[in-house]
Amino acid sequence: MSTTYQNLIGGSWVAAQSGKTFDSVSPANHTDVVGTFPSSSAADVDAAVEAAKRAYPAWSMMPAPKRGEILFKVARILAEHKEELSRLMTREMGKVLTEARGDVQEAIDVAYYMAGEGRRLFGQTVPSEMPDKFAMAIRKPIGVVGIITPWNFPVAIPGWKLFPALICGNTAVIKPASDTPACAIRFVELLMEGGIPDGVVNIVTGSGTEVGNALVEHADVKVISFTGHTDTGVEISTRAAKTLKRVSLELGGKNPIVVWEDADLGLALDSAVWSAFGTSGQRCTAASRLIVHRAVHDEFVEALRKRVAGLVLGDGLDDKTDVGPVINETAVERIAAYAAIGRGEADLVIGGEPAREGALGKGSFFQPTIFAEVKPDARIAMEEIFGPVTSVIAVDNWEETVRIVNSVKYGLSTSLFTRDINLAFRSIRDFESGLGYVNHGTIGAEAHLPFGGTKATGNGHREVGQAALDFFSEWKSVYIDYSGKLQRAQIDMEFIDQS
Ligand code: UN1
Repeated sequence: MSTTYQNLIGGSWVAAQSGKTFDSVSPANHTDVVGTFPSSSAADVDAAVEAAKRAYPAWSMMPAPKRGEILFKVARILAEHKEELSRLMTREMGKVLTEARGDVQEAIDVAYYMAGEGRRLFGQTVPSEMPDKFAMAIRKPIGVVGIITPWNFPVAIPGWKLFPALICGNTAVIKPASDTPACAIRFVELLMEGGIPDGVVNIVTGSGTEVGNALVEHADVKVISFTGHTDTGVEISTRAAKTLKRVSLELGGKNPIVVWEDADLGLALDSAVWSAFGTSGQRCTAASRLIVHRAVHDEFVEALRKRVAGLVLGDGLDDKTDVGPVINETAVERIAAYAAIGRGEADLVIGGEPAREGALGKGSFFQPTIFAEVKPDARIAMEEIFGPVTSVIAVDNWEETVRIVNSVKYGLSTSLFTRDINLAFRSIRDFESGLGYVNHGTIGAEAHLPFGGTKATGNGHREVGQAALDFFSEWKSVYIDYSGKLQRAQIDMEFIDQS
């Protein structure tokens, strides 16, 4: 059953001004049309930004604990609709149902966390260098924020960008990925049920070139938060510079799991399978490099091959499925092109082809794929593939391992399996990444710690946790002088010993 959806602008559901539409189809079955959506343009973005601007004074002046109460209600409503939203996600995006439930749960977790922030939003109070003078820094909202989200976490990522933005007092316009607009629209509908006032959250569907660019270039949008491809991130940053926007970019990864010779191999194996092939490898945090000590290399690769041979591909709504489809046919082609490159660079252990047999032929499936004997500087070991493909690299010593871990342009998530506490701490110190794991794979970051990466993974910002508040608020330093006389900072130094 297909449904026609509309944009949400200022509390009203409206079609694109042009009347144009596009469809979202299930990646597990291309004949299953999930919905028809507005193919919007700059005019629709203008209307949404205008609505967000109109809603801003009242929302930003509402006491933060009150905004928090609304977010508590939103969290409860999302929890009540978790199953429905998860099923819609599996249908529209493909990830297996257990993972879709985790995706929705991540949004619920962030909603509760940020709702609680309504009664904190801590600032700083510090002593002044002058007598009878009070000094503090408070958080102020910024204005209208533009949120551009990817398809791989169709509910979690809109949630983890939106809830901190809202609790800080901003209003928002969301442009969801064109592969998963139904998830985003249903999510926003539930937000409205929770009591978010009209115009505080707006959603406009359509292409990156029309809707995304209009949002990024809009003079009245003060902030852009984007998750997606590194090239798009660079383009957004460049376009946004003209209006001096604050921009947060969450981009690619080439995340390694290092399996040391003393590792619990069973645990490392479970974690590698989960991190490399969960979400069909379509996570920024996916383990696309397995860096394995030569002493355990052959045993590990053989065990991994056996495990991967047993993975069942299929529709994520089917209980028996381990690995769902990839997002669309363009993705299948890109992954197949990398598999072809891999054949020329390394040994194919298993997989390497699109999966078309039987019911799989109706959708976009790719066999879980392992390459071994991969040189650390091979293209498949350096470039983000964003699919169910992982590369095993053999290593002999720690210095070489650190060098290989750090040799890629990205720095999102790194992991080490060892029983050696010294190496564990060295990995945290020396691996270049925003997320560091020990005896745990590269995926599964929690909602209350900063999320993000170093190097080409981003531009220095972090999402969720306390870090998100810094991104979505402006610091205002406040000085209240109650001395009743002129006190010159840095000049009237009688209280500071200069000798
Ligand atoms: C992403 O792939 O863009 O740590 C986000 C994880 C998830 C988030 C992934 N909590 O894998």
